[in-house]
Amino acid sequence: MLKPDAVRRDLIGIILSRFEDTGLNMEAMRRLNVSSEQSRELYKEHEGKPFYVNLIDYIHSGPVVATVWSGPSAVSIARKLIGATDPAEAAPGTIRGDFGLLLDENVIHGSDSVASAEREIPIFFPDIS
Ligand code: FUP
Repeated sequence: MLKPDAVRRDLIGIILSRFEDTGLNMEAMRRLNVSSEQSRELYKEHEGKPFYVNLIDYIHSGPVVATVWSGPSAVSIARKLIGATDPAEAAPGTIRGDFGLLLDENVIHGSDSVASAEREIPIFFPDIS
């Protein structure tokens, strides 16, 4: 999911091209304003943490672009492409390393396991199993 700062900064094309360059297949894409229900479900593991309210406010601060990618080792390839959670720690060449500055505006979200992807995809694409 390209977060509101990526959309605001016109980074959609350059970020999606990095995914396309890997050879992964795009299965779905949707630009949307995240609802409270969707953000609560997406970030339920972080509920109650000190950064939670800020994270939710931020994800509601503008439209996002949700995408689904498939292919061999899709999760680990996507996570490597995305880089460490904190842009200050993310390696150059990764999306967060190249386009991010702040931990709480780190450009992009990616599922961290196949199980997470199976939980997260229907939040944005209820018609995909
Ligand atoms: P990631 O899987 O890399 O997106 O990272 P997490 O699931 O640990 O965190 C989800 C989001 O919470 C991050 F993208 C940014 C935000 N966050 C903070 O704002 N502060 C923190 O200390 C940790 C995470």
